[in-house]
Amino acid sequence: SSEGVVHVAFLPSAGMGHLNPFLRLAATFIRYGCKVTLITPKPTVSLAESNLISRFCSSFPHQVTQLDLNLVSVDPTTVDTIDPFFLQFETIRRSLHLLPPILSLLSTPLSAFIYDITLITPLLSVIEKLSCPSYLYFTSSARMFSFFARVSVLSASNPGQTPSSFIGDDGVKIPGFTSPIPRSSVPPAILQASSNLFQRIMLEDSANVTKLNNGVFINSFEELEGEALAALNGGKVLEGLPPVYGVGPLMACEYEKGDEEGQKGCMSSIVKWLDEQSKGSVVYVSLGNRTETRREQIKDMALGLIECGYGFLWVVKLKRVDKEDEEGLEEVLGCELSSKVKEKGVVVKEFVDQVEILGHPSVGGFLSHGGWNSVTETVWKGVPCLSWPQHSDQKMSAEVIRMSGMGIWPEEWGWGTQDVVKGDEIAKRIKEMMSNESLRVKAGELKEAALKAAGVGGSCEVTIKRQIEEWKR
Ligand code: BUP
Repeated sequence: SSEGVVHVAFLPSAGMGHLNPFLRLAATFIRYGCKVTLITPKPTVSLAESNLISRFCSSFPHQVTQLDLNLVSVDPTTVDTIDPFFLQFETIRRSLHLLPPILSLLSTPLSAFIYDITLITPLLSVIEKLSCPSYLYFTSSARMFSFFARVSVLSASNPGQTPSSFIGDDGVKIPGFTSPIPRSSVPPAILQASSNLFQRIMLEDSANVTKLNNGVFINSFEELEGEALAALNGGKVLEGLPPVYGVGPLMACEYEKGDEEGQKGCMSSIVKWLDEQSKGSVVYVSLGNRTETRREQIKDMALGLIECGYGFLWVVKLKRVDKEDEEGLEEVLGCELSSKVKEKGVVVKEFVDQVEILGHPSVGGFLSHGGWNSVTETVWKGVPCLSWPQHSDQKMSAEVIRMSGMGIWPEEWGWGTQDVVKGDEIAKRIKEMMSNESLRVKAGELKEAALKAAGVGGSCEVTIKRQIEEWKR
């Protein structure tokens, strides 16, 4: 582009699980000298998202231009979902016609446009008018991307059928994978017999994944997902797929540290408590930013943590969207149980600095839902994992963690949003994770590999620099 400035636009969709990796990728391009335009769909669903956007923009005042995409109003009764994040996916999809006029206001021409997974189909007509290459940033695993891409083949060869009928009991065979993806690992919404928003977006976008797409970025790396990355790039998973770049694990950045009221105070008391615990003795528990822990599960969760015998730091979400999370744990658990919990561990409802917590020497294990960002962060910090998938792509993450050797996954727990796991079972599995030396060794090895991939001369740097050079031509 003109004057040798490489200018990259990023369009993330909704939720921290999408925003966080987008900003980390944007920060990586900034580190290598690029100028960034961040397109922000507004209003955001959660406070966590709007806070992070402000911090990102103010820490790169000279490198980042923020462009608001003011979302059209969508009557929620016309969208078949009760999930506020899915509703936002759809709202952004219906607002994309507003993008070309906004982009035309940019003073430097774009070198590349990087967009989020939930937006492919309605973006095609926008991308067509762009005079730069465009890239998909898939915010989950290479394994999940392989599944996503492969669905288009299955769907095309079974016209008129729903995934629940064309995905059989033997699961989804993916060329280049040693074993198929079991049917039980497929995101529940995809297998639902009745059509739903998630399923429709997935099928529609999967069919269009090779169109107007110059490449795919994934926050993963060879040592974690070598098989899937090789299958994708070897043309096995889907013909016509552009190059898939494993640029992970992307590092957490300075701007992520919250300085808004409450968060700083909350983190300093957490760190103070962690400092007092012995090395590797604490379980960090978080089921992610998008999932509330159901009333039917919460008591057993508390009982399991009390019984496990380890100290714990439990980030509990009682509502799906932080703005509405008013209730206290006492109200849900009752006084007695709640005070027992607080005797043995620390419970927080605030949005915490997860990467800092995972990096604390006292933390010896992570009970995680397996959102892909949490997976990459626990790999980055070398912390063994106990997977408890709640929904969507999380069983595939659990498979990756299990195959890597750094974590366990009690498959019989099912989906956290559907099944209930008893307290003694939770305690048993936490003990298993915390006492298993081989998980710790493997986690340490992967941490080393991650540092290498993300370091000077590592796979991330090589890929990003090569891209930048290509865009300069
Ligand atoms: Br909760 C929480 N602090 O308190 P995932 C989350 N995070 O830093 P999700 C915090 O949000 P999807 C908190 O480190 C990660 O980067 C966490 O993304 C951070 O799961 C991100 O792990 C959450 O991918 O999204 O949010 O459930 O379901 O879309 O994967």
